Amino acid sequence: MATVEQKGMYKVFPRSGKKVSFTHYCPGCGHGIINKLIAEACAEMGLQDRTIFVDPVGCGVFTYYYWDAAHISAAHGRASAAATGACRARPDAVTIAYQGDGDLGAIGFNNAFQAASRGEKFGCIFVNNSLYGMTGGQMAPTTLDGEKTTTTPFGRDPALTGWPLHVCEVFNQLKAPVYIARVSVADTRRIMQAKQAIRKVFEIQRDGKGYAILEILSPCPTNFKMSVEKAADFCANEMEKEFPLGVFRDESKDAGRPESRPVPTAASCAELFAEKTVIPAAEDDPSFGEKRFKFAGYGGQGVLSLGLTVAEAARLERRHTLWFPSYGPEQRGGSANCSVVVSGKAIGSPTVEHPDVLVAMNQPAYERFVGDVVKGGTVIVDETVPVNVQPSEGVNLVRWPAIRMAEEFGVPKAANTMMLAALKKFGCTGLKGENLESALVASFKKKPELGEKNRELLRQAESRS
Ligand SMILES: Cc1ncc(C[n+]2csc(CCOP(=O)(O)OP(=O)(O)O)c2C)c(N)n1
Ligand code: SF4
Repeated sequence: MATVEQKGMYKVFPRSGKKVSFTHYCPGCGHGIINKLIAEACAEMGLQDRTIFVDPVGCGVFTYYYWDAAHISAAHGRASAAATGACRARPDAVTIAYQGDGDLGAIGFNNAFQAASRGEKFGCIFVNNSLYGMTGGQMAPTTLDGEKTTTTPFGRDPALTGWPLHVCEVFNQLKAPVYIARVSVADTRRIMQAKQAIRKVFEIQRDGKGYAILEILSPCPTNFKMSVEKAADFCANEMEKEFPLGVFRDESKDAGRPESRPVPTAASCAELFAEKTVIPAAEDDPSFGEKRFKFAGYGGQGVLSLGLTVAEAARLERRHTLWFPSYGPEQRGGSANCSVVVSGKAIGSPTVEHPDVLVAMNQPAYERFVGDVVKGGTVIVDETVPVNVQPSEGVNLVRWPAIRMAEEFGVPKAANTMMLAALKKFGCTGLKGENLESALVASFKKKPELGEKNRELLRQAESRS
């Protein structure tokens, strides 16, 4: 129970319309002791004005009524994530996350673990009472082998529910943490040790050293269904057998968290981009209507790069353009398609539901998209595709031997270049032929000889009747 003059705590705790000077914790609850130790450490070290507490969901949920400092209430399991935000936004603050074993060890394990792995600059006080206190004593990851809880009424059976989770030992595998320790509040001697360890966590934050986690074994008489004395004995004896006390790591005297690498300056950025071509901005041209393309086929047939080539040709002409790929899960052989929009004005959406031009390199692609092509539009489909489905009335259908020509030229991979030849030959893009060719060559930037070869193949294919 808090006394009126408790250091670091408010004098009264206005809660549910009442002003009381006692906390909501059950008699003999470790949270009450830990709350007092934390408040004392914060006040005695003169850190109240610098401290941001991140409160959990769990029995520790109301700490914002008690500790006289800044608070953020996090969603269940998210205190370490919220503390990450707080300490990054306020690097000079002393940020302390307060979490139960359900909160940190179960729902919030990954974000606590990742924050520790990143070495975020906050301290985590982790209260392990071996079960979910607030919700009525269910099993937590830290529940002991054989311990009875409301969800393990015959005692935890590791064959069914696994073994107790040792948070300090697991976190001790990480590189970044500066301090990892486990203490207890089961009796006076242990409470004095816990007080020192809590001060240590504050010191590390005060000095900006990095991530610290302090696990505190804590009795929950209510859910242990024990008297206050028996619950303290259970905490000191049974819990400590599973969770031995000790300091797992203390690097607080060392240099601490590495400094971030220097932020690039304007000069270093200029140097970085000096070699790069400056891309000219697109120009508005009301006379150029919007053209929408869909390129579709199997992954590996080059439909995505075909779309990209058309977009690049548009960019060379200073048209507004967007390329929007859609991949199947497989790297090769799965379906792939992309949408390209070319316009004389700013483009609203990169997606194309009703293309003016469809290039389909296989049957599934053809059948999936042919019905979407607008009246007056064009479908270019590889001649190997059986045309079981007819395009809508007013849609121009071109069956083009892209795959066969590429094979005849001895470059089967160039079937997409053959399709580009069709687009150029039939004037489907509204773009200049020379720009389509330049974009094609540019797409082989890393292998210039292939660029020229493809230009030659494109011209040959285009000249075929
Ligand atoms: C997203 C979400 N899931 C579940 C809950 C229900 N819930 C509230 S507290 C809690 C567990 C509390 O246990 P612990 O973190 O060990 O803290 P203690 O109460 O024992 O101090 C759970 C599961 C919740 N509030 N929000
Ligand atoms: S239920 Fe347990 S953890 Fe929660 S306040 Fe009561 S004794 Fe403390």
